[in-house]
Amino acid sequence: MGKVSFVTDIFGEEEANVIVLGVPIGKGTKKTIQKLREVSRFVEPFDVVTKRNLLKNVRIFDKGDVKLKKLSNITQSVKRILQKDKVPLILGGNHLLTYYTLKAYHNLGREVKILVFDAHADLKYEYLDKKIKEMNYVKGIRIDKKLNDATWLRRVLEWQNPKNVFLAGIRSLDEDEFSFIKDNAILYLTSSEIKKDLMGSANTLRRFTQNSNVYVSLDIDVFDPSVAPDTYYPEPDGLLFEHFKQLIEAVAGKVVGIDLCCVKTSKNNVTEMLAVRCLFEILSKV
Ligand SMILES: [Mn+2]
Repeated sequence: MGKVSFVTDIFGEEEANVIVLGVPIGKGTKKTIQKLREVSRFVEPFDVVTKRNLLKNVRIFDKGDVKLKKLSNITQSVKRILQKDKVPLILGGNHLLTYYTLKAYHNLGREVKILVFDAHADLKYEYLDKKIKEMNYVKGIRIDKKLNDATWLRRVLEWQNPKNVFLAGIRSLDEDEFSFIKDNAILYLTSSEIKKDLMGSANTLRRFTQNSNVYVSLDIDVFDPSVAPDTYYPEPDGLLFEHFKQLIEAVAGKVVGIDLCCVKTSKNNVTEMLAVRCLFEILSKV
């Protein structure tokens, strides 16, 4: 099968306002990313609930996958997109990629509010296990116990002001990560808080994003495993699509960057279809 680009191939790179990049960190992720592109052709951008086309203001150009000789290649590629004032849409791969995309904003001195949807806090000081090794695998690159899927946000907070970070949907973390959240006054909502008070949660996100440029990172494991079964660390008591939709609709700022992480390829496409639909929801805020 020939390579399919994400959503469309009718726009050239210059006329596009959103540039898609695949970042295949992890075993098998090249295939997953290509699958997301294929599935994107079958998801309706028209939202019958709000009666609008979610991609109305979006012109997508898919640049293909980043060649990962070193992981800093991600930062370089994202920087080039930002310098042309376009919005990068990163298809992963696992969550380590977000460390390198955020570095591009930081290096260019562009302040962003970082909204992370994730079941996990990813704030461990250092961590390594067999699964992390598999998820962070890139041929020829050594895996660092201080910089991987479980620790990337802790590293980001070494140069990022913690008041610009919001964790939505967390429910799997250890005491040390929780103390770190408390000590640094990082804003968060657990999945259970979101489900108990969806309107209140949406208002909290509205305040966080007001008059700001927003980077949205979506780890698909923020969803309940019953609706997003194909991911590396499925965690019980997650969000449903309606929760996610309401929260994204509450984003008051302008979305200037998006990534999607931790989808695992399946036969039934359930998780991939959900992931693409979520990206459309976020893209409506570009
Ligand atoms: Mn996660």
